[in-house]
Amino acid sequence: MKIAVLTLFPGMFAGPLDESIIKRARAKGLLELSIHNLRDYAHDRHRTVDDRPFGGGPGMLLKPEPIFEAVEKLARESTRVILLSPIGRAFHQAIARELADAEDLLLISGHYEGFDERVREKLADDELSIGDYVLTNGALPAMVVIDAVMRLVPGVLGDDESAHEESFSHGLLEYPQYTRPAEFCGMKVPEVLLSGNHAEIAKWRAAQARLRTQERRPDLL
Ligand code: 4GX
Repeated sequence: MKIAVLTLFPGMFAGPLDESIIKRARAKGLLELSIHNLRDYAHDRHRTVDDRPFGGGPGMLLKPEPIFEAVEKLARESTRVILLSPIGRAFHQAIARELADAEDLLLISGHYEGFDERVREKLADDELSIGDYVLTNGALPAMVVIDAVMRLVPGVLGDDESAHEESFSHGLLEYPQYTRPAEFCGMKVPEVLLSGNHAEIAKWRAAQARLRTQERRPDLL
């Protein structure tokens, strides 16, 4: 899979994507990741990427021309072009699964007050938000999407890692889990988990998962 990122802060991507599982995926050739500086597509003397909004108002917008030129150079017909911004649709596991099937992604990080609307109209296939809070720019959201998508690409996770059935894949939050010791600082592991009765254990876990989801994330039920 090829993922290209267009951002004003390419330096932010250096650490997180050079570690651990993503690093291994890149080394194995499962992921071809390229980070592009939006400023490289601005050609005036000051390499301007932003401008004031028509109609007035606070803040600056990303100008359309550098983004149009970058997409022209970086995207093919089959590339999914995705904007990262707080007005995007909420990113979740099913979207990650869908993107993991794509050949090519181009993620465009929002900056300043956002995009000129014509970028949405003409270039974007999708616009995603990673949650209802305000960040300083779209670099972290782009990395969040890359991480969530890549771990679903076949071969990226080792057997141990993918054997784990995570929350959201079955629509409920994870049940409580314990490891040794069976008693720690006076806190005991629930008796049923030590019983060896696998039917009872499965029943207990299902009930706990449901209870926890009801308490913490009733929206998932
Ligand atoms: N999930 N930000 C984008 C600039 C911006 C503002 C408005 C487009 C429209 C965010 C999020 C996020 C901060 C990234 C504002 N771009 N992005 N940036 N939450 O908060 O994706």
